Amino acid sequence: MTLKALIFDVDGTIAETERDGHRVAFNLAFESEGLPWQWDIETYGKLLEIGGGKERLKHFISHYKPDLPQKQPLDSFIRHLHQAKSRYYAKLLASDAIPLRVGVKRLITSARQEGVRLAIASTASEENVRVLLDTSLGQEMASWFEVICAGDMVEKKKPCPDIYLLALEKLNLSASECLAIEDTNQGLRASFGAGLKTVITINDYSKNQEFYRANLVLNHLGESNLPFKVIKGNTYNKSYFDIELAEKILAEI
Ligand code: XBP
Repeated sequence: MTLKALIFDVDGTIAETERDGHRVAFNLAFESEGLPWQWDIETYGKLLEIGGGKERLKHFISHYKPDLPQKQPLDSFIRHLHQAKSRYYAKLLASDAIPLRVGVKRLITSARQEGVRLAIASTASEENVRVLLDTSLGQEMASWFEVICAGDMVEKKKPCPDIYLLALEKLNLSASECLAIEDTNQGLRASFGAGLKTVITINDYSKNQEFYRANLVLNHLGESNLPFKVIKGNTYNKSYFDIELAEKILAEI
């Protein structure tokens, strides 16, 4: 088998954590700090263009709240706010508020059974990636991800390819042996930039984005009783995404 590893994006790909998790946690953190800010679903969609929670906060404050009274240097205030947000995010996940996306658990399980290695390449902080994996998959299944590349491990976040290049380096594999699973154009630019073939599972935030360079675009990974809808690409008569289809996508010219 040519396919040696699947490299998963996290937020929006493994679960709908952006709209229902990070956004809600940011708002709770604002409230707890006495800040009269609320990021509604649409506003947050625009802010997602800025990858990384700390970077997103900095962008928002410098563009929309430049007159915020400064009790402490901006970077340390942002770190403080982001820590509060991460605590709320962990609480939300612990309450089982956010299910895994369709087909994710099945695909991870069959990858493990078929000897395909598992890795993560995410813009979110390592802490927030690990809490999602542990709460949604359980610690044992989470430990199947032998490589977790996240957040500040690279200087330049997605859409730069650095986080995927780091994942490949840690796996000690070449891009031609791996497949990336992403949900956004920003993520695709990063995976494509690292030379990886990429499968996209769209969501509400990304459904109108451009996925020209993706090898396959689906509404979700599908299950035997819940077939995926194909937006772009060849699915070789399959109705859900599995290792056999992954291998076929990798073999395409
Ligand atoms: C998603 C992100 C993250 C999250 C917030 O990354 O851009 O910034 O929105 O997470 P990906 P943090 O889709 O690459 O997983 O607050 O932990 O940064």
